[in-house]
Amino acid sequence: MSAPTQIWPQDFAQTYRDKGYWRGVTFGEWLDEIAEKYGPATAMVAGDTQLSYTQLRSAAQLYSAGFVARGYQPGARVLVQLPNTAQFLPVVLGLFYAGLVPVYVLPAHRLREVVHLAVGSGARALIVAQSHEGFDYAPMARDALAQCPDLQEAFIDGAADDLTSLTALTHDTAPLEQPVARAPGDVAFLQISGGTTGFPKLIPRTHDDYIYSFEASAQICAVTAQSSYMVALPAAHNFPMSSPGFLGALSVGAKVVFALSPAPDTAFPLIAAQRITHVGLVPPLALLWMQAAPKTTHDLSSLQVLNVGGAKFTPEAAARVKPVLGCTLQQVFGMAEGLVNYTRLDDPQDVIIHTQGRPICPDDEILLLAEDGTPTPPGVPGILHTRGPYTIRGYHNAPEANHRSFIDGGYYCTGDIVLRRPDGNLEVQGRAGDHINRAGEKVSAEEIEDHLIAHEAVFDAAVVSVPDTFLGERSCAFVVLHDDQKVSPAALKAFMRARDIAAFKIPDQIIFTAKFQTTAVGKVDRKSLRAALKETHFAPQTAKSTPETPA
Ligand code: AMP
Ligand code: DBH
Repeated sequence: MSAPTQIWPQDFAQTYRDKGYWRGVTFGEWLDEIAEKYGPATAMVAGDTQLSYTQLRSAAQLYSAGFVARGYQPGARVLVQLPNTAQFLPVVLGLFYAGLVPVYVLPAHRLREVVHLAVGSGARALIVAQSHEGFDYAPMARDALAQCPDLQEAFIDGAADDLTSLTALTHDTAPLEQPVARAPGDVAFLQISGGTTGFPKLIPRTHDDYIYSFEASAQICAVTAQSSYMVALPAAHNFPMSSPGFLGALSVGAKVVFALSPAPDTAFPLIAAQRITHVGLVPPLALLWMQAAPKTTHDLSSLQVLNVGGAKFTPEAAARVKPVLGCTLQQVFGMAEGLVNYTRLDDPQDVIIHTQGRPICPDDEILLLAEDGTPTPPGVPGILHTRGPYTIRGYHNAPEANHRSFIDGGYYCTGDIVLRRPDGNLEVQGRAGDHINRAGEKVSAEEIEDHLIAHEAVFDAAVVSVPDTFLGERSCAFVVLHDDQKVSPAALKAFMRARDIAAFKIPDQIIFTAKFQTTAVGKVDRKSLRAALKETHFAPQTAKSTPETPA
């Protein structure tokens, strides 16, 4: 298994360095910088744990010593699947300090995704929680060890006879006093992409590029040493990690507060107790907060900035943020592959409410292209392509996906249909690729279809996204059964659950249908098929007659 790399052409790299975007600092060195600069200030609060910057570095150094003592070599990949607990940050920073490469797995992921990510990244170890939201991770970790020959060891944040306890890592070793040397252009970690085809893809991000993106974000979001940033979304997501995220917050000496759940009954008391100033939410959660805020007894007056992104926030909802929550809305349109856009805090209300903002960096290049690859004229939406100092030039070990997702000149094809206004702000208008953006979690239609087709009764399946007032989008699967076969929607969903996949991939709705139309050559063009099914069943004028299939 080749080690992940991320390489920009020489002349681009030189420009990014010359302009000071790439500081030439690794995550290990960055941790030393912030610990020395902000030492006694509170860095992190999670449950009953509170750590100063000095203590956070010490905790990370203990973990890193443990990894080094166990023989993990610089550059080795380690899957991290932890919820927003007190261990997340010390463990991840400890991996960086030891020169290891975290691979961020969502707590919602299950065996199938874990194995896919372990094999794809060539991971040596897996770190899991004991349990979270009713799911017990130890059996899954054991199965992953059995299925992935390169996976040597699983660490658990708790106790399990045959797995190594995470705390045992920190025993019997002296903290590592210096970070294990890495080059700033090396891959620091692997993020995962929902993507538009097949399984999630691995996104290699470098020290240089990522540190730039969150340091610049902290400035744009006005996070300072006086701020308190709440991690409400799962910490492994790119958004709460870097836009501005807990890393942006730590880069300026702010306090980072982890919430185990983004639900108002957990988050609101924390906002009051910790005087939270900044938080990032996906649109459905922002709606939920706005519903709950008028009735709450908790004091939310410390809130200054609410970042909303991950999916389109409607102007109607955006307009209510300030009146209802009393803070400034900052829309953020980003992607784990790189490019992040923000509305600016001092933008006119029209921009804040109606647009998804503009890029972080003057050297973020944007191309809007028509389906045929030609640039669209000003004022005409196009498919957003981008390159810049923190946008990847390729996925890890994925030649086909790279062929599809990167065009000449190295631009990444986001698949988002975007209008650029004369003032430079972007409005996301739709999407060219077939994925479902379910409350900010992206799942490719193809991946869900593949799971459905694995059922013996299923002849074919096509999955589409359907607008949903709460989720933004929900998934609807059109399923063609083999002749003489019968299966209920509930049984099909149960079958998918039993395939050990994240729950957000299970179709929200299943509609059984007769055979799909095929093209003249008898081949189904999936893209047109999905579009046609969507048009027939969910076009506004026909929506009422859609047969609802009980699940
Ligand atoms: P991923 O590549 O999996 O990190 O997902 C990034 C994608 O999420 C983008 O390409 C958009 O499709 C979507 N997205 C993120 N933020 C926004 C936003 N504010 N408005 C609309 N779509 C968004
Ligand atoms: O959806 C995303 O992936 C996303 C949204 C907002 C993101 O990666 C980000 C900000 O950095």
